[in-house]
Amino acid sequence: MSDMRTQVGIVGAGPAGLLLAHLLHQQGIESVVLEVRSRAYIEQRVRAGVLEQGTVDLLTECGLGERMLREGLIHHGVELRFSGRSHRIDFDALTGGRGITVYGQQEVVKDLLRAREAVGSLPLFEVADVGIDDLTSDRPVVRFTHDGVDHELRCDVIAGCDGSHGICRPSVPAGELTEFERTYPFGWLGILAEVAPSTDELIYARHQRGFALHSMRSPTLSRFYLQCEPDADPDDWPDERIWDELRVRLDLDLDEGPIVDKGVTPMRSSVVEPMQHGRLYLAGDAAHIVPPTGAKGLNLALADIRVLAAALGPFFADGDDAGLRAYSETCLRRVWRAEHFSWWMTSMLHRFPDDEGFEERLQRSQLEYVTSSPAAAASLAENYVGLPFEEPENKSLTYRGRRSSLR
Ligand code: RFL
Ligand code: PHB
Repeated sequence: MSDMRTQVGIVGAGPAGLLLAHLLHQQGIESVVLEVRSRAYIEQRVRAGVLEQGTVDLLTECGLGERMLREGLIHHGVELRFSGRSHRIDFDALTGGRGITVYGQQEVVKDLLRAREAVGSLPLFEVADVGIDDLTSDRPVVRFTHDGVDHELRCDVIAGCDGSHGICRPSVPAGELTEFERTYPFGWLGILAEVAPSTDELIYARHQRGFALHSMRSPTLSRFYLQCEPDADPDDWPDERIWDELRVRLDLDLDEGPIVDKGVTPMRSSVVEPMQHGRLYLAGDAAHIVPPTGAKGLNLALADIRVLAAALGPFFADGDDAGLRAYSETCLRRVWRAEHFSWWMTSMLHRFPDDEGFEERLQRSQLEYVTSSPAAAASLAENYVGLPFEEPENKSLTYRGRRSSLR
């Protein structure tokens, strides 16, 4: 058994845990990050791809923006396709010049790991048997095994950044947290293909056969999603079936290329309240899940961390815990907005298996409204590009008047 001590014990080296370690380091606060997977695994895990302008600004302002600003693809709109029609939602015009950056989550993770490496503070990878305890004391503990040795990490604060299948949230005693949840009767089959995108901007398509999305990662890498059964087996989706289905649903003359990644994600919404118990603070997917239709999960995870890092500064500097006490409430306002937007986009664009026509007509009406009313389109656009961060004292992190940053 080996004893360790740090200020913040961070469970999980996803985007949330890694950004927290970085922002704490910049404030002179010590942390240890624990991760069950290997470095190679987390650098290759294909997930999100859309960064809000506020996320880009946050990463840039803390010194992580160099490669993202060089390689990220800036988009000023998305396309909606339904009933044989195509309509562009013009973010530029509808939000006063804001937009999104297409940059893979694993690239964000690589940039974060490089920053950790530069200061000699990489996560401990491939840890096992992780458990947390003494959460309501002022010395909570993380126990884990690493390289066959049992460790006990005493902390002042634990950050639960271990995603939707982690151990932090389930470690809180029953009755302390309330979980709100919705599951959807479908999932997404996601693929990554080595082929130039057949579109300049993302295409969200509602089709009788189900939803489809054409996204991308770079000028030579395309990302696609197809609505499928929630428990679909990727083996039932040979490449040819995927391309045929994408062509029909997207109504597009697609270029094909080798499929280098294929996976199924079930769709779920969930929020836990409060996002805290004693000295444990939950952040990112450990606290809330959104279906990916609104491209909000990663952005929300990093927005939590922005609030948590800002609250931990005064806490360690002079014991001021006002920010920590407000943490959950502050985050949940943004979380529920994103939950609503993600549910709304999902409901508008997917085929519901037991629908007898009512749902479909509502969807068509909503799509016609969003694509004909500038007010409705502006509502979609401002949510999609991301609402400004709260906290007036941090105005520098909002994007008004920062048009030049969109290149
Ligand atoms: P992560 O990324 O899941 O990281 C959690 C980390 O914790 C580790 N872990 C543990 N470590 C130690 N001890 C334990 N007991 C542990 N248990 C787990 C895990 O190995 C992992 O490394 O959570 P984080 O940091 O909160 O980040 C959240 C995002 O990953 C997630 O919200 C997004 O990927 C969601 N998402 C999207 N978000 C967007 O903003 N825009 C998008 O375009 C977007 N598209 C998507 C998505 C998620 C998808 N999938 C696969 C769920 C598309 C898809 C298909
Ligand atoms: C992606 O590129 O992975 C992506 C884009 C938009 C979404 C979800 C995922 O809504």
